[in-house]
Amino acid sequence: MAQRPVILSGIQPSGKLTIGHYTGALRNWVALQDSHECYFMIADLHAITVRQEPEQLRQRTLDTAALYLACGIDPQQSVLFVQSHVPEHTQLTWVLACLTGMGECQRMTQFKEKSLQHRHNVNVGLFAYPILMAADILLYQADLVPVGADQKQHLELTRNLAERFNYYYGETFRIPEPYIPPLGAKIMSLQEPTKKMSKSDPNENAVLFLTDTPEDIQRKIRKAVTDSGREIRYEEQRPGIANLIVLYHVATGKSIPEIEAEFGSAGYATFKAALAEALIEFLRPIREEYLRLRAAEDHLHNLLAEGARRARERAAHTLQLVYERVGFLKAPVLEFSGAVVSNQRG
Ligand code: ATP
Ligand code: LTN
Repeated sequence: MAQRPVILSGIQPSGKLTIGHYTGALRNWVALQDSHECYFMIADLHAITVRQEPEQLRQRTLDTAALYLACGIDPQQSVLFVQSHVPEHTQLTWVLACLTGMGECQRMTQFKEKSLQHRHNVNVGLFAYPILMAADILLYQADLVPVGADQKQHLELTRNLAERFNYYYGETFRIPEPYIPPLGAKIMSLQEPTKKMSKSDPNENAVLFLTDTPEDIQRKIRKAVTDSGREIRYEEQRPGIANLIVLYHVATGKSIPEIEAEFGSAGYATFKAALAEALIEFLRPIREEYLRLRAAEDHLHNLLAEGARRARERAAHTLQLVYERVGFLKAPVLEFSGAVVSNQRG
């Protein structure tokens, strides 16, 4: 069988996943998994660039795995794994960091925004975040990276680093392309529709989580901020209603012209009621499947262990090639005594 093109993508387990993660990432992953060789990771190394409570991070890593599955990722077909289980990600990051200019990281919009958001913890990891992301992608020799619009700049840096490495050390990395969906690449906050919907928004009413109950959904849609006028028409200068129309499209599969024809001048209240109903029905099976899978922790651990094994096979191969090209001496095979090292005295 001909080799299928390779995909890699990931989401940080830094909070509950939103409908934005579904439209910007998960729904496209699911659509592409039949025709591509896919690696979907849980980006826990990226998550610690902002402070995480350790036990909560562990729980959220499992929550995220269960949601990937509930949204339709098939673990037989695609490789589902945790980033920190594959040490090659951090190893390649170092090599790439030595090829990255300070100015390149400083320019990143996400770095500038997060530095303002986390003024008291602007750490080196936050600065190097896009280099780790480049390592994630290049390790798997990915052809395509399905992400939301906010990640485009990081993809450009990844391509530059791959080209730079290839130029200095010889053809090693495939140059990846971003895959940014035509609709839903940037779902906006329900309260401030000029801002991206973000899982870390302190205002819960601004964010629609994939695991929200029907009551949550009703309330959040009812309170969603709309623009002046009453026409249900998709226009960029009316970001509130445009965002809700995209959500209706995601929940029902109807096209924008179909939605405009259906609601036209029916008024915001009628449209919002229909949208809440559609979202409730759309999210119900995802939530139910999530709760079922999340309760079976042993099964999740087993799937992630198998995923790490399959991911490492591909990642180790690339890293070995990189180390050779860079000029590192072949590492000796080490045997360990197996002695347990304790951090306790006595
Ligand atoms: P934060 O916690 O700072 O909001 P984030 O949610 O943007 O971070 P990730 O969890 O790593 O960051 O996002 C993973 C993927 O989901 C990326 O491809 C990103 O573009 C996409 N994504 C996140 N939020 C949205 C959104 N509102 N609309 C569309 N895509 C989104
Ligand atoms: N930085 C991404 C998450 C991420 C990612 C990746 C996406 C980490 N590594 C590799 C695609 C490919 C974000 O959306 N915040």
